[in-house]
Amino acid sequence: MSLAKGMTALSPSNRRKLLIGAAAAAGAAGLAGGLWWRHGDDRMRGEEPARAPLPVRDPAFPNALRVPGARGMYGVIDITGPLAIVAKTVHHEILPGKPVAMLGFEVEHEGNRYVNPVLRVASGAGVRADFWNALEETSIIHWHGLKVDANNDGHPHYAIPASSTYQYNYRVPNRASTYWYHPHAHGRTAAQIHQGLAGLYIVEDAEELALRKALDFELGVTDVPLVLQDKRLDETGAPYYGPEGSEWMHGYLGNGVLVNLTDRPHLDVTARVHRFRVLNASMARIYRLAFESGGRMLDFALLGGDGGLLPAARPAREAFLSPGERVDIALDFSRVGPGASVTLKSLAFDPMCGPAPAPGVGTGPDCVTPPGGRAGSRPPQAPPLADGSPIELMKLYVLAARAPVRAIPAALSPGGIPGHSGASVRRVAIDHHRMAWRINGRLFDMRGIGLTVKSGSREIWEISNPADGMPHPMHMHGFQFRVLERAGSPEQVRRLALAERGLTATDLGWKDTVLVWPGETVRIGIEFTHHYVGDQVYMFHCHNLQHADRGMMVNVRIAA
Ligand SMILES: [Cu+2]
Repeated sequence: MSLAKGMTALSPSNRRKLLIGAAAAAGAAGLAGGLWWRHGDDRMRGEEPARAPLPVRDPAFPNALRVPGARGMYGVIDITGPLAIVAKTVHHEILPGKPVAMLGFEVEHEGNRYVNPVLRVASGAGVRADFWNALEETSIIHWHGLKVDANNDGHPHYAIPASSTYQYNYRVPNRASTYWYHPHAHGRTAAQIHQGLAGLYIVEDAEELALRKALDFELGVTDVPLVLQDKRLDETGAPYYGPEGSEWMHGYLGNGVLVNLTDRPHLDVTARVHRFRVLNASMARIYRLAFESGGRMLDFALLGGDGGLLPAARPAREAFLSPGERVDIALDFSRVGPGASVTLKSLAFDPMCGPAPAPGVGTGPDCVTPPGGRAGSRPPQAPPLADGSPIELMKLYVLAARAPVRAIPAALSPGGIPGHSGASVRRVAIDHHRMAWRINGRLFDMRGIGLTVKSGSREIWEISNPADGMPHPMHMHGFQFRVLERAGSPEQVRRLALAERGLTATDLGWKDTVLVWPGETVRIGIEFTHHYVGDQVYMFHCHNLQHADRGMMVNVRIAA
């Protein structure tokens, strides 16, 4: 960022002259978006790189995005030996200058302290981790997306009491992708994630290393994870979790959206290809992601989904991302050029709130009946952002690039979609009863087995959601699956279809979480193959965390 520093030393009037001069140069070249710079013409004209136009900073995004670094919050740990991960109260400034108590996963590693570290591991490597529960309640870590055995999965059945430990010991069978880890104590998952417990888990393999080399990606610089979380912050800047009334049915919405636990963030990027690994770690909020610059939506390249790279990058302009899902995106900032600013947005959509919580009780614009009674039960706080409302998530400022632009390789990953002909079909029905969402007419029973599948079998699950319901992000533990078909989709989803059978951007590739909209039947193909000995009990559940905590989960036994 030495270019930026050089420019800030200029007086405003000099700076203005430079901006005008550079704009004229771009215009003279007759090319949109600073292609003159991309081809290095400036050097032929003898200009210094620092003469590229600088973006105009928006005071509404005052905070530099927190990116994974060498230590501290989101520091990167390459897993090469045993880890001790402690869930505990930590002190952190979510809002600058306002240190508050929240929860975090703390790790001491090679003399450094990390909170919610980005854990990075090679595919096939062994992981040994001791989880220490220093909370005042039960907890357990679930490795979201990992195809580990049931003992290492972090199913709520394995939740441990306060002041005790759980040992994980597994080999990572997954392909390279962005996975994540979070607590999964039944009834308390939403509270513990909202109060701060969540981290990224990046698996790497040869395909990933080839892509990184081809595009010169560096984690935290040109390969930037974006953890989206709406949180309810009180006036002291502390996260406050206290759902009331219909918030249990519709979801607990934040009064602001944090990116990497940064409030109203900005990020300086250079005029080249950058990668964003976007995780929706919110409790209930769905985002309709798009990049906008100068009043137009930018095309981005879809590189992958929950479970790794696609066979080839696909162009897209927007994508719904529901809680639990990840999307791997590349954006070529040379196409907007130095001096541009780009906004990562969630566009407006119909949140499809579902039924009113009780006869004669309407829902407000945020899908939630404003909590009444119990005056003073919440600390002073701004009201939640309405569900489906447009949100500006982050500002990206484009600076000049020193390295030449490289093209995204045509092929990212070999391997096609496995066939599912002859697979047996299983119907999974979502419904609601007495303000609770259910799977196959039942609420979660920790000890009961709701579904039994023969190990090694291939199945197609037809997940149906009634038209008067609300969207549910359905998550499978222990396996990755393929989305085969989306039928009965609402118009706002149908028009985003990128592939046949109604599939949208976030349905492509391997998945562990799929969003099912009201009125839809979504067919997913799963191969229940693993090498673990004996029966394994996983679960299938909604990743709207209020829904999950209220029992929208089912145990799935893989019978050996
Ligand atoms: Cu749900």
